[in-house]
Amino acid sequence: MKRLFRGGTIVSGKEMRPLDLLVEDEKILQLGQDLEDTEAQVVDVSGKLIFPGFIDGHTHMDLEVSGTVTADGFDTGTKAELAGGTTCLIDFATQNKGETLAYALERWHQKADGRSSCDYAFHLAISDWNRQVSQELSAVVKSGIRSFKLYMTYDAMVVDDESLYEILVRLKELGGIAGVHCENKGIIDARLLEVLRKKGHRQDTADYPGTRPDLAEAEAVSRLLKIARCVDTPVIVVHLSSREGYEEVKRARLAGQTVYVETCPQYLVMDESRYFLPDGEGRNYMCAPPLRKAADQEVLWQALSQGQIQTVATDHCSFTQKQKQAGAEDFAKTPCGMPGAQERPALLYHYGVNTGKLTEMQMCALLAENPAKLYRLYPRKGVIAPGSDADLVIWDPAAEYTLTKDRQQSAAGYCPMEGTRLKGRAREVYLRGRLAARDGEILLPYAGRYVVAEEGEILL
Ligand code: DUC
Ligand code: ZN
Repeated sequence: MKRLFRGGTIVSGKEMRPLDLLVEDEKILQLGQDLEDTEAQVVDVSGKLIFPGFIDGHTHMDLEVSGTVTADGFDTGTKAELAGGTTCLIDFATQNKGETLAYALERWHQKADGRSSCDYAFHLAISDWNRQVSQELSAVVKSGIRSFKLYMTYDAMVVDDESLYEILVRLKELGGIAGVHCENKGIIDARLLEVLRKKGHRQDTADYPGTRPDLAEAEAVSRLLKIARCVDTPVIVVHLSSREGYEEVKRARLAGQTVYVETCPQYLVMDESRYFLPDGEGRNYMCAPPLRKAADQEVLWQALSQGQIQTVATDHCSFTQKQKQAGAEDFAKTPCGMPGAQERPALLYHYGVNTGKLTEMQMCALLAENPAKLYRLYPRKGVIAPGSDADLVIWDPAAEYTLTKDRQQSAAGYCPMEGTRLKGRAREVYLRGRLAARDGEILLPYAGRYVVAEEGEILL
């Protein structure tokens, strides 16, 4: 089947051009002026922007953590992504201690295959580093997993400095890259104890941000980057949240290091005042790293507009308010994470493009082109070009609407930005040439496919 999109403006990371777009079956066939094709169904997209399908490079679907499982599995989680304009996510398949990498990957396929409404790829989180895992890595990379996640905090997943060094060495040999959760575990554990000793309890989420200070992020960023420098390999700092952390990135880059940085909408549009909300509402905003101060937001926006941060992903890790209740007596027992898959593109457009902080091209780079390049899905994904997958977002810059939990696909049952009025949204979303979502409703469920990361250089 052929479709001819007429009258729209095609957006790439470099330019915006008023061009017609011809799609055949799953692929993009041609871009040009005044295209004609008698066999094609014509779709009028005048007044609309056409973005390549967005890519969310950081999600946790169906993750067992903090004694529970995330509210969104691949079913509702990928519907949330698709509804907002994201046609491909990259989830963290996670190795539990004692497991092989192959077992972890097999489990993630069981969770995702047949249940996904957008395309999906995997990173692999390594929690248990040993000789066998090191040997296994070459087969894993050959199978198309080229990005890995390492945690510098969390008891169940933390890797020590020696392991971190060894993993980076091995990934360098194999052509893989690591994305790292940077927070200093020692500072966090000590601060948690301090709150308990001082107050006799940890009920008040107002104390939460102080237990994970910006300097705990900065210390871990600095340590990671020094270890990566010893290995002489690029790394990705995921969900960067603070000015202090960013200062460490700048320092390393000045010394000649290649450092890729991801941030998330929650660190751009919400601040730590959410933890001061009464009646336990602060738990809904508990994520790690925590929300920061307005001054941190400003620095992150500036870094985005200067092209110093490469991707904006969600860290979608959703729990219901009932699940969050686990932290009612002790906030340290709250499962950490927030929903955000559906809202990410609209939040970046409204708070970034509409305010002049970002151009539409930068939004395209941050949400589609750069993650596709960084995670080696490019040019199959992340760009509107002949031969690429026909993943398309028909974006209406004039549409105004209000975010509300009643119209979201996520199973979280609450919307962190409830009641926020936004301008600009994904009107229609095409997944490999098929109309898959309109105005936040899913028209084509469960058509998502597994996508393999290609061999080769990172083109970013
Ligand atoms: N941060 C969260 O808030 N949730 C899941 C994992 C993480 O790093
Ligand atoms: Zn995460």
